[in-house]
Amino acid sequence: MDLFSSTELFGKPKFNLKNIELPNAQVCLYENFFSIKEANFLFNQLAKTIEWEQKQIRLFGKLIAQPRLTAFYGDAHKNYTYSGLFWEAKAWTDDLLKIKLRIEEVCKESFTSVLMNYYRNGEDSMGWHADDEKELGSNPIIASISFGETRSFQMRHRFDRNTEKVNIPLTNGALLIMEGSTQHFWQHQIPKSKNSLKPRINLTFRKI
Ligand SMILES: O=C(O)CCC(=O)C(=O)O
Repeated sequence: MDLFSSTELFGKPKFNLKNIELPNAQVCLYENFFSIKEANFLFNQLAKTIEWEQKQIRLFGKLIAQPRLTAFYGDAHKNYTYSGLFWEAKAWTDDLLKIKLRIEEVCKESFTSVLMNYYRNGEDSMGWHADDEKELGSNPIIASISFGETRSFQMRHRFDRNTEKVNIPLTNGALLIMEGSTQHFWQHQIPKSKNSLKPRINLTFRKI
C-alpha cells in the first residue's frame, strides 16, 4: 500500500509533512518536527524531570505491571480515566509548555493535557487500542511527539480486516497527528521488538 504522499512546506522546509492516506481516517506525519539536536535535548530533559511511574493494571483478574513507564500532566482538574486507571494531572513543566506551544502552532488547536510513555527498551510496548475515551469528545485530535529511539507505530482498521495493517516508523523528533474519525475506525499499538532498542519517550497531547 502506498501510504505516503509527501509535501514539503514553507519553501525551505524545517520539517517534511506526509499525509498518511487511510480510509476513514485523517492522519499526518511531520518528520523532523524537532531537529535531532532539540529532540535529543528534550529526551534527556523529560527523562530526568518527569515523575515517571510504572502503574499496575488488572488483566484477566490479575494485577500486572504495565510494560512501560507513564505520566500524566496538564491543566488543573483535567483528570482522565484510561486503561481503567484514574490519572490526576500534574502541573505543566516549562519544557512541556514549550513543546505544547510548538505543536499548537501547526495544529491550530489548544491542548489541555499530555499523556506520556517511556519505553525503556524493545520489551516495553503498548497494546492495540483507540484513543476514544469520552473525555476527549467524539472526533478528538491527538498530537503525538516522539523522542529517542525509532519505534514502529502500527495501525489496524477496527472493522474491515481486509484493509492492510499499517507500519509507521516514529523517528526522533517526529510529530504524528490523528484527527477526524480516526479513533472510530482505527486502533494503534507499539509492538514489542526482539531487537535491542534504546529508550524512547512519546507524548500524546490531548484536549479534555
Ligand atoms: O508511543 C506511542 O507512539 C503511542 C502512544 C499511545 O498510543 C497512547 O498514548 O495512547
